Amino acid sequence: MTDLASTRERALAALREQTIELPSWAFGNSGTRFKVFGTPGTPRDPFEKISDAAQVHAFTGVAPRVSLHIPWDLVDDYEKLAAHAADSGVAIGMINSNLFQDDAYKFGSLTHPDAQVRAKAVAHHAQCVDVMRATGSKELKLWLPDGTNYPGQDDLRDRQERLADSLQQIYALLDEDHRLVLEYKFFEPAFYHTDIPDWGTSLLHCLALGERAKVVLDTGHHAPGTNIEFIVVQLLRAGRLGAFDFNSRFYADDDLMAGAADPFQLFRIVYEIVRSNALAPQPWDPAGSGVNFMLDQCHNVEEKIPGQIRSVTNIQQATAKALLVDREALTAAQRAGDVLGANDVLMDAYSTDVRPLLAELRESMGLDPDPMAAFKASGYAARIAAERVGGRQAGWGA
Ligand code: LRH
Ligand code: MN
Ligand code: MN
Repeated sequence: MTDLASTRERALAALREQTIELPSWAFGNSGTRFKVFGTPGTPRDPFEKISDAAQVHAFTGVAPRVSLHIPWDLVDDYEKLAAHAADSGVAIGMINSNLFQDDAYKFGSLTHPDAQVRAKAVAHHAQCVDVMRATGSKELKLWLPDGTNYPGQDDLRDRQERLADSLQQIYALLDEDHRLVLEYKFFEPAFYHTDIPDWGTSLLHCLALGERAKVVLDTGHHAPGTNIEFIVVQLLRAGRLGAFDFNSRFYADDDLMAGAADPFQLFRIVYEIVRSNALAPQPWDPAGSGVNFMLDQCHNVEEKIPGQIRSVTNIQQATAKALLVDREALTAAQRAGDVLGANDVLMDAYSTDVRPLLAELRESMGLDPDPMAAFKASGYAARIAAERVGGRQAGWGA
């Protein structure tokens, strides 16, 4: 048995170092295909989205980066945007390209049969790399909507060859200290086949590209019942888990708050990260095994800044529980073939109420122990609702 006091101290130290990246689009309005509800105070531009994201960091202390989506976050001057982020206490994180909102991409983007369309999709990434240079971002994130709806609609193999070629052109655009992270998703918007449906396909393309290409695991992008923690283990073993897009799903790609649908699954995922010593932010090495823990969420009916705070604290709770697993006792039970004993060790940690530990952590960081209550008491929400009148509210896609 490991000494409980030292496990607690180690957990506090690890939690102090953990960082979670926020998506700019979580602060804009979003919705389903039925309705996008407006919210008072919603940001009108990328500057205001960053100001809101900075609030999440101010109250949680562990969300120091904001990821941008181009062209949703189009501005004239990216150096000015990065300076605004720095003034607000955060930095620009990953740059997400967008290949899913242009008429040209009806039959695909990087896989399109027409070389001109593929060239347009590659050129968009040159624009994204320019944004990276201007903002200091080091990671280019790609997710493709490409796929087909009917058997025979296009040649599956040709599409893979075209994809490999387009990805190589994009990889060649990167600077030495940049990396490319490639996301997969099993279906949607295409329904018969998707060109990067799973981690295996993403990994094969990354291996072909080079060591600065890594896989992105969006927790909402799997079929029900998929053992996601097993995928985490495999990608960590290969040194190719670049980033998470954390969110919750009940049905499909629901983009709900991380830890809301299945906190036990989140715990199991984070335990494998802790088990592989992959939790702490690594010194920047584009070829290295550092994992970027990002949220990819939309808040359709709940308040957005509190929705992000809740997601961050849910991940912290899962992490704290994972750090409390008595690894020595677990290994001993596993080696002894003690099935129930091993399961007990894991469940003991999962059943621990870690809220007091997290309150202690925040106090040690000079923060309010209850970030949600502190944000509510700050009056920020009322202030932006009064200030941000006029102009068009930014949304998912604007
Ligand atoms: C696709 C996705 C991808 C996009 C984001 C807005 O479903 O997960 O990461 O960039 O949603
Ligand atoms: Mn995603
Ligand atoms: Mn998604």
